[in-house]
Formats: sequence, structure tokens, C-alpha cells
Amino acid sequence: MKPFSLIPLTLLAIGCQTTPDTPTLKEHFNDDFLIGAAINVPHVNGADPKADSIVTRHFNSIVAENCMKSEEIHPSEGVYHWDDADAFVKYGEERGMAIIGHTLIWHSQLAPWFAVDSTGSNVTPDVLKERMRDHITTIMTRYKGKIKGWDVVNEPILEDGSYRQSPFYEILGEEYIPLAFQYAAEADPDAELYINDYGMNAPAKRDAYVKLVNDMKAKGLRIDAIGMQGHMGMDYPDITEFEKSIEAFASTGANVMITEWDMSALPTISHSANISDSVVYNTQFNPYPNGLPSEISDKWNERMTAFLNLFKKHSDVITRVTAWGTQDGMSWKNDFPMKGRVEYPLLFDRNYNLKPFLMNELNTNELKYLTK
Ligand code: 9MR
Repeated sequence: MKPFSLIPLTLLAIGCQTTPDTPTLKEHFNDDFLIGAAINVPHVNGADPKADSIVTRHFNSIVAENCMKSEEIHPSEGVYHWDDADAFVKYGEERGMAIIGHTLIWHSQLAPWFAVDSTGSNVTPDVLKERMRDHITTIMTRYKGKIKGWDVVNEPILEDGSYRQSPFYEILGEEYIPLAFQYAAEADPDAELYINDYGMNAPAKRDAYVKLVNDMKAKGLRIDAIGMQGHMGMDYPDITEFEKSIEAFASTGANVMITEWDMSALPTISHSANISDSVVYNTQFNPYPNGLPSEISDKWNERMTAFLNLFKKHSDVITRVTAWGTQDGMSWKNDFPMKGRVEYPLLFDRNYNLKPFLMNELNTNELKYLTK
């Protein structure tokens, strides 16, 4: 592998014309895994033609960043907002992409009505089961034959291996997960079914997932892949522990997917373990508002290379790698865990240029990848 410093600086500064035979990520990883990105509603609606060009050219899979979460798609009981999800699916179909649905059962961005009655108290187990079944069946049926696979349950287990105290867990206990997979398999027997979570390198969490998936398989339930959200930083996760999790998950017979890949280039802010928690603005935690220093960028690229090489090493079980966004400017990480951070976590920079680690991977010095 060519070190980054060997890329001629003049070429980096000038950029080149893209020729029709410029390599693309999807061609390059064709024998390894699907390569994808999360896209949001403005993207689908044409707000960012350059990002559209990147996605169309480089990716063969997309996932809905927000528009299929229950709060968005099913905001009140029996009321579905299909427009954004329909447009997302159409976008993928027009481009012949593997379309991924995210997510059916999740505690966060949960529609406020989902688990409570008119007085605000938790519904009974039977009512929640019926609501889950309706929700899963209605959505999956609408996109039958169009969506390749679904994150059926998202983020149900904590770092210590215990179950998250979500409304689903409070009302139904551990059973809610197998039930969701049963309803999903019944709704669309041809769709792939995934469980998806962050912090999957944690040993106790790893063990809990291996047990959960093995238990579900023993009950005859189908689970096609374990999604490892790749929300990373410069000092986490430990790559050795991450690899142990890939191997442990593969031992269940399920495939593995790197579902939400991004890597913060900024100092890690210690905050509560919950991915949706935020901290108050502090300039100390926004050290590079005007651009990433080259020594930090080099380290970031080296670390991304190490993880990419790990994914390639395990491409027999890793069937998809999906970045959580397109270019740095649109990443959720700009607001996490502190609003207003200028972040650099994605595969393309704010000028829509491929990051150096991927230019090395593609063995090219070409910066611009916008031509279709
Ligand atoms: O990127 C998503 C962001 O736009 C939303 O505001 C946020 C709300 O919870 O969800 C983000 O995506 C999350 C994903 O759905 C599940 N895993 C963690 C992701 C980052 O928070």
C-alpha cells in the first residue's frame, strides 16, 4: 500500500479530469461486498446534485437515514406518511441499487403513540404485539420485492450485555425481539432480516448478541445478518476487539454487515454511553473548524485503511459496508455529541472529493469523482 505522503501534492491541489474508466468503489469492491451510503430526504429530493452524483456513481446500496423510522413513517396509529419513503425506494430502484430499510423496531425516534394508551400508560403486551405486527406488516408489504433487507430491530442491547429498558422490553421482555423477527419473516419471506447495533466490539455485548442470534435460530427464526454500526473515533473501537466480534457473529451462521460507517476525526468527548445524548457546546471540542490539519488527516486515513483492510479480510462473511452519509458536511456527527462541531468522518470531503485512503485503495490520484 502506497503511503499517503507519496500522493503528489500538486495533483492533490489541482485535481484531474475524470475519465470514463476512472475506477468506482462499487466496481472495485464488487467481489467483496456491497458498498453503500445512508441518504436523507433532501438528498432524494435533489437538494445536493453533487452528492447525488457520488451516490449514483460509487454506491450500489442505499439505506434510509431517517424517513423509515416509526416517528416519520407512522406518526399516529394507522396514519402512514409514505411520500418520503416511497421517494427513497424509487431513487434506489431507478439506480438498480440494493435498498435497505431502517428501521422497524427501535426505541429512539419511536412514534409517541406506539407503546402507550390514551392516558399515556404503557399498553398491554397483547396490544403492543398487535401494533408491532401491524407496523411491520404494513411497511414491509408495501415494499415487498423492492427492499432487499430490513433492520428489523435496532439497538436493543447495552454495552454490558443487558437488554435496553425500552418500552418494547418493559412491556414484552426479551420476547419482543423474536416476535419482531417472526412478524417480519411472515410479512416478506424474501426480504433479508437484520439486527443492528453500535458498540459491537464490547465483549459482553458481543456475547449477548451471539446468544440472542443462536437462541433465535434454535427457535427456527430467520436472521440473515448482524449489523455492526461502524460509528468510530480515533481511539475507539479497538480493532482487535472489533475483529473478534466479526468472527463471533460469523460463528452463528449469520452474515455480518458494517452498517453505519463513519469515523470522527476530532478528540473524543466522553459522554454517557447512549448514542443519542448530547453535551453542551465548548470550543475546545471543535478544534478544526477551518479544516483538518494534515497530520490528523493522515492518522484518520491510516485508521480508515486498517478497518477497510479488516473488512476485506472478512469479506467471506461481510456482505455489505455502508457509510452513514455521503460527504462530511452532511454527517450527523457535525452535531454529535455537541451541536456545531465541524467533523470529517465520511468517505468524501466537503468538496465531494474521495478521501485519500480510498484514492490509495483505488490506486488513483484523481480527486474528482463526479462524472457519471
Ligand atoms: O443520522 C441520523 C440523524 O440524522 C438523526 O437525527 C438521529 C436520530 O436518532 O439518527 C441518526 O442515525 C442513527 C441511526 O438511525 C441508528 N444508529 C445511530 C445513528 C446515529 O445517531
